[in-house]
Amino acid sequence: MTDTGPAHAGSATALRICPFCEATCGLTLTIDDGRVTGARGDRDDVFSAGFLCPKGASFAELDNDPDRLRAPMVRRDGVLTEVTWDEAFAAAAEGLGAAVRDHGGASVGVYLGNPNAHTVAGALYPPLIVRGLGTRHVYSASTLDQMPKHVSLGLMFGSPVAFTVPDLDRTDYLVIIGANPLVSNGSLATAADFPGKLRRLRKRGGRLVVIDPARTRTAELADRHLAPRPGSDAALLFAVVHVLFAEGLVDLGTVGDHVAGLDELRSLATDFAPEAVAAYCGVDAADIETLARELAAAPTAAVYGRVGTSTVEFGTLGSWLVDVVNVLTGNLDRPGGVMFPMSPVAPAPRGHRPGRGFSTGRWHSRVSGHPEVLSELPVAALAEEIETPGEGQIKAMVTIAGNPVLSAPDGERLDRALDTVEFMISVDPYLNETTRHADVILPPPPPSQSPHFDFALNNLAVRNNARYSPPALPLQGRPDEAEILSRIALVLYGIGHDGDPALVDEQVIATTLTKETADANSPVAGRAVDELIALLPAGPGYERRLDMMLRIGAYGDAFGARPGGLTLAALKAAPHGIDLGPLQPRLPDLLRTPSGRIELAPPQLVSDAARLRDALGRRGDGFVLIGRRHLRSNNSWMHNLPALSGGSNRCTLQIHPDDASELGLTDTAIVKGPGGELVVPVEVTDDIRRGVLSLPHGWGHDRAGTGQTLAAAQPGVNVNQLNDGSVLDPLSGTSVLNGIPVVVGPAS
Ligand SMILES: Nc1nc2c(c(=O)[nH]1)N[C@H]1C(S)=C(S)[C@@H](COP(=O)(O)OP(=O)(O)OC[C@H]3O[C@@H](n4cnc5c(=O)[nH]c(N)nc54)[C@H](O)[C@@H]3O)O[C@H]1N2
Ligand SMILES: Nc1nc2c(c(=O)[nH]1)N[C@H]1C(S)=C(S)[C@@H](COP(=O)(O)OP(=O)(O)OC[C@H]3O[C@@H](n4cnc5c(=O)[nH]c(N)nc54)[C@H](O)[C@@H]3O)O[C@H]1N2
Ligand code: SF4
Ligand SMILES: [Mo]
Repeated sequence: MTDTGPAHAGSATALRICPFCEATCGLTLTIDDGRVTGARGDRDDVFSAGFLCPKGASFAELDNDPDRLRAPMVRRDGVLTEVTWDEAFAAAAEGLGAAVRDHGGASVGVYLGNPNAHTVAGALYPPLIVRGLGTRHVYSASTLDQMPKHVSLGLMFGSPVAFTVPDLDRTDYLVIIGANPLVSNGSLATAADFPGKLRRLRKRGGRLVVIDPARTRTAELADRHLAPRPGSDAALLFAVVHVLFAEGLVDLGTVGDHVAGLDELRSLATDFAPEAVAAYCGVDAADIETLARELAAAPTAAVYGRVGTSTVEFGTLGSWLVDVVNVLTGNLDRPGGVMFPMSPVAPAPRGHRPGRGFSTGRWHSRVSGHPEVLSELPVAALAEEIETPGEGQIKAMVTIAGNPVLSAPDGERLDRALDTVEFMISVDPYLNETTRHADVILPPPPPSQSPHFDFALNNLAVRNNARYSPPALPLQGRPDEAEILSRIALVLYGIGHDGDPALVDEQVIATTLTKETADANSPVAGRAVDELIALLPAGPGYERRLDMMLRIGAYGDAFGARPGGLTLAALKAAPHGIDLGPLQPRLPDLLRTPSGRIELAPPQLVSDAARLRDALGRRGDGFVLIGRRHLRSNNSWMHNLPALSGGSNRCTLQIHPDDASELGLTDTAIVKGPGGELVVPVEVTDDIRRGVLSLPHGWGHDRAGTGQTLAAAQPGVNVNQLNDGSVLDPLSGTSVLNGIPVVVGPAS
């Protein structure tokens, strides 16, 4: 905690990176008498320079929410009961131990939710729990979100985390397809003050094109808004590729020597002329041609796609084509185009060499045969893997920071399935729709008592930087989340829950450094592991691991071999963060495909293109449903905070005025989808395309046995109940959440 002096007695401030979305804003917390009482943007933060949104501003409310669990809970005689931490860990060890003993670790399912991307513990410990179990039943919010991008990146560049990020500060022409960063504050493109960056882009004479079936806040800011039919992005982008080839506009720029598959791509694109896709996309062919020509003509340009391009029928194809367009217009890996960030915890570059490439389907889900992707199976398959008896059935569950009962398709089915598992642990601060099924709930402390470092999001930042926030307040008689997850891991390692949690970190450190010192290209090649370990600072295990990662990383001090390089001590000495400069070109070093090139036409995508070609003739004339986010909401949580609830943050069905009047819809509608039906308030607005309906996700807080008072008072409906989960993007296992066929009418 940094004492700022002049404030009134008992008052202090502390700096803390906001963990509520991917923008990673630096906050200045006000602390009075040992609790957080306010939050404002830290003007001196090297990355966010004072930006703040309503969620960050409500940090104090979240931290002090009376409904946050302060003690762990254990199910006793069927009832979740507050217990001591010792009792809770003992119950966790006993239940998990029994499941492993009776059915094997492989029978334990793990679900990892979104906030794992926003906590130190979520980055460092879940992989150890999965490994300790030896289970293939791993599910996460990724297959409700960005898995298509991982697959396309993996196939094109050889690494599923080689994220291409729009160079927002320098681009001349930005195409945003299927994203609404004015509300989401950006995703897979970590940029504090995304709205300000878009305004500045326009101010410096740059242009913004938004492609979205809804006229979102982001679309309102754009020079041009195209409103395609939901689900048709891949076809639209293929038509852009077609025009680039047909009109001789392809210019690979600096990556020309590193590209493979150009001819195959050209011939694939012949079937996707603008005229051939126009009716399917619901966009004029001329608009597609203009888009392609402007992209080619712009001095620099970047195409950026997100949830609306990802969680659709052709999600992987769409994610691939976003980068194909970036490559064909010479905008990959150049300033103002899309670039690869260099995270401070990424291993130091080791030169261009062919890699092993990326593949999926190393195993398959038991019931429906879905291929493994990034060692995960589709969330949509979780319920059936619990329900279906036989060898390999899920018998116990561990959920960490997730609420799949609301966030995944057909929550009622998952709800019923979770009721049948023999044992379930949830690591979560709330008693909610998912955790109410747990036998043991282990609540992490509030963010003020937790450290912060963006292990994942630094790899997505539009400007390289490194920032660390130690806990702003001391732990109040409870373990931090790192300890909670470490103790679960200790049980699985056979050490027992009362072992020393530091053992978990020390094992990772020893293993990592053994590997590093043996790698001739590592900055610590040939050094003695013991000597390096002795250089790590005393302190919590997660800090020792972070220091190690920083020091062997791209900017690191290589354990003294590169004096002045990054260490945790250096980060601690710079509480507003260290700016590491604008993004730099990283090709060809970063490529890990077996060819050592950028694969423009990977066979998996080439064959999936046939599925898209077959779809072009389809003319759905019914309604389709899409989602939306709200500035004062966060998926299924943060609905329990007074500052964020009410007002326009509501669970309503948006419909175009002409559609509403044709259907005679005024106040309440009944919507029927493949998975169920909902009665929902209607919001008539011409912000949405005709034939399209929009409902936000994360609502439906009306189940018994949850503990979020305010959320339950304004429950909304669970949009994912309309979805039976049967339709996935086949290459990534990602649920189709946008473009769901539904029937709508007045609720009588
Ligand atoms: N229809 C539809 N469905 C969607 C989407 C959509 O656009 N449309 N979006 C999808 C997307 S992109 C995502 S990411 C998923 C999200 O899916 P999930 O991750 O399953 O759901 P969240 O609502 O983010 O749940 C977060 C959980 O983490 C808990 N939590 C908060 N902070 C912490 C912490 O510090 N530690 C721990 N251990 N727990 C914490 C919260 O209490 C909550 O239970 O939803 C998906 N579902
Ligand atoms: N305030 C707030 N911020 C958040 C979240 C939140 O819940 N609230 N959630 C966080 C999470 S987990 C994520 S993953 C990010 C998501 O960040 P974004 O992807 O920026 O957010 P969305 O609002 O889901 O934007 C998706 C857009 O795609 C459009 N869309 C739907 N279908 C299609 C389609 O077929 N084609 C095209 N082109 N567009 C389509 C929708 O109308 C919507 O505007 O936001 C994060 N930030
Ligand atoms: S934009 Fe995101 S990171 Fe910034 S204050 Fe809001 S929720 Fe926090
Ligand atoms: Mo997400």
